[in-house]
Amino acid sequence: MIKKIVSVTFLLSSSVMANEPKDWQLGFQKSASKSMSDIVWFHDYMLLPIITAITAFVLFLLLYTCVRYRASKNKVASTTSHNTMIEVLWTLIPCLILIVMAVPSFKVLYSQDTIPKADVTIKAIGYQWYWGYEYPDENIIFDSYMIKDEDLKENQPRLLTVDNEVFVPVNKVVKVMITANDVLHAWALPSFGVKRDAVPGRINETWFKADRTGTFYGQCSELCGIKHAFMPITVNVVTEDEYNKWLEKAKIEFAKDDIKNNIKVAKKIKEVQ
Ligand SMILES: [Cu+2]
Repeated sequence: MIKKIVSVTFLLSSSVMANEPKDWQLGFQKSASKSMSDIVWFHDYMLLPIITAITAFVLFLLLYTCVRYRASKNKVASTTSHNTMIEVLWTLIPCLILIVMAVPSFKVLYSQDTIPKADVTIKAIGYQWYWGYEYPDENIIFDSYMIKDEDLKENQPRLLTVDNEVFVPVNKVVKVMITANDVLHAWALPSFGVKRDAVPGRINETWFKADRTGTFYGQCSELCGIKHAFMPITVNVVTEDEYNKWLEKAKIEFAKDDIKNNIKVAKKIKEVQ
């Protein structure tokens, strides 16, 4: 019994803590950055009320018209074709609504576009069908493949877990340079409010500053081929100390080795031929 209670409590707490999509989820995942909090605010307190009000108003108009002007009570139809006042109103009011919406919308958009001085820079490269990562300042390079169902360990989410996870420190500005090697992909992490296309031959940039530690999951968000659904993104946000420890290990394990790299390129060329 006690075991059951403990496991249920654990399940509940882990599902609350987990930064991943949940069954029957409506709405966003819990935000972990200022940028995402702004997006959630914009959606919850601006878009949703406006959408609800407009939908309710149009529904009321439809129902009112159906009842008030039904054929049985309205033998002679109106011949009205113009009403200047109404026409001015139904042009001006939507314009005003759009202007009011544009202000916070552009604010969020520009804050995402202006990259502050980065503490950590990572490069994400989309391949068919996995992500490759580089830490250009640390001389680290590694590939990140999805773990297959049969190899999953307990508490590892299906289709989201990878073999080599990205590590970043909490409360630090992380700049992400995103590109692709073959076709279009997109690097997306819902909790950080990040989504950028990975375009071959071009580098897109974005940034995030995670405000809490944890494991965060994302997926490729550009239809890129048959295994599009099987190239997830896992980012571990850890404390500065843990990050430095990981760096030490990763610099040995994932050292960017020119020879290794050349072999990889040669293999790729061979494959193409
Ligand atoms: Cu992809």
